[in-house]
Amino acid sequence: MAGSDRQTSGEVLERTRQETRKPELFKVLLLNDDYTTMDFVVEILESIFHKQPAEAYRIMMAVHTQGKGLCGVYPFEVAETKVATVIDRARGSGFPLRAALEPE
Ligand code: TYC
Repeated sequence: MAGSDRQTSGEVLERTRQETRKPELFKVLLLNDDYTTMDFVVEILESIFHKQPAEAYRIMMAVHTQGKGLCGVYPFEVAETKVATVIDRARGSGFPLRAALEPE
């Protein structure tokens, strides 16, 4: 039978190099605009970024007054998906809300 003649010597292969790498992290930022409603931005922060209501409101106001604000830090694919989800939801609701990625 295939494989049944494999010799085992009792030796153990050890890895000297670390096999797993820490994923590169990216900031997800929300950008201000004049048309998206404050309520919609708070709802985005609660539903997509899992912020508590007071924190969602704080971030929304930071974006509103400073032009951009940090929503979270994630591995690339998660960050990319969050941005795409924000844009999809915003366009579906008729808002021009923008989100961006930035290397941490
Ligand atoms: N500036 C918007 C307004 O006054 C509110 C807003 C906040 C829009 C944050 C986008 O990412 C944003 N209605």
